[in-house]
Amino acid sequence: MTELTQIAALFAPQGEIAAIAPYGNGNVNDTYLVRPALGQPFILQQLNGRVFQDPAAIMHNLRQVSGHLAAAHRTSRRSSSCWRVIEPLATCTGADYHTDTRGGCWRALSYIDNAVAFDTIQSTAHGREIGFALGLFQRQLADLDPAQLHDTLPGFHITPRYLAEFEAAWASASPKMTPEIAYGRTFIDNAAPRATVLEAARAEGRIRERIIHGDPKVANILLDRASGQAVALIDLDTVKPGLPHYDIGDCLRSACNPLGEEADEPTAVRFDLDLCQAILTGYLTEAGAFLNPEEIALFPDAAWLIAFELGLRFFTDQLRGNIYFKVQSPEQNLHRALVQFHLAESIASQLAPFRRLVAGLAGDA
Ligand code: GN1
Ligand code: MG
Repeated sequence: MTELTQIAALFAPQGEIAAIAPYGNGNVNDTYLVRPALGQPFILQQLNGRVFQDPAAIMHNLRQVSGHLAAAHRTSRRSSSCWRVIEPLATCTGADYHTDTRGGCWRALSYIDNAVAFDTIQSTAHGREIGFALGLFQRQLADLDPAQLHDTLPGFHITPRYLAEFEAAWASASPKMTPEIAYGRTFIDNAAPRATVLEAARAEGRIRERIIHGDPKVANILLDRASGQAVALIDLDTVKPGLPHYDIGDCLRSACNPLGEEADEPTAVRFDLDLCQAILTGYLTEAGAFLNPEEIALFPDAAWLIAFELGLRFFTDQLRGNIYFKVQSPEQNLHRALVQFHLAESIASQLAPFRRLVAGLAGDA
């Protein structure tokens, strides 16, 4: 038996494992789909200990969030549909997670059958479902007491912090000025003055925190294979208090980029406003209930900012030697950064129609 099979067996009451295969394309954790000989398939994950340093806190949050979502689901308008909740699964001895001989942390999650997530947006109908799912998720968590959650990633999505980290990494790496590096550096210099757009609005009391998902990219929203309807948001390790703008910004920068995060040619990347309209229409059917027009007016800034921020994070990781995001090649994080910078440029070039679109939707919400 391999070590992986032995670890999987700890979460399978009957012990015997029929199959294990890598699952999804996450950039941080290692994920597997496990099929036990008897019983339900489940997801097995090794948490990235460098990113998530307190597994007990992560699992505590997951239980709180999943319990709250399950309770909200029982009373929800959508209870008759295919909407589902991901649950943590304990080991056979009742533990939340297993620590291996090298200190690696393993946990298991329920697996939802007949559902699929895509790495890139498929259609405007897909966009609408994605937006709806994010709005419903946030609405269902709106009354979860933030004091129940640990902050497992302090400073997550505070863009000025990532900018400072980039500058420090740049200073110690002093990279050679290839055309790609020079483009990235110039882009950051021009974008830097706008890095505070959300934190300044928060400091002025114009927008406020709620419980957010933290990572609502296209690949983290499951759809029912048959109907195409949203089933669940997965990857709940970043759920914590934060600005809803981080979520909608991340969702838009992910879902309005049809070529995706791993696009071959960064200069070909575009932000698609029609998809944006579909996503925001779906989102506001739920989130319109708790967001005011001033908050909604900042959505275009949020989409631009989170694209810029993710580019900064990728670029910084490249300069530090690729220690955070998994890579298949040494230049992959730089390439990913350029994709996000070109996406942010495309958003900036469409800001006027984007603001008109959002103003119209805010009026309807
Ligand atoms: C990481 O692990 P994954 O792929 O779900 C990252 C997100 C980024 C995303 C970009 C904890 O998410 O913030 O937006 O990559 N997660 C963390 O694909 O840093
Ligand atoms: Mg994630």
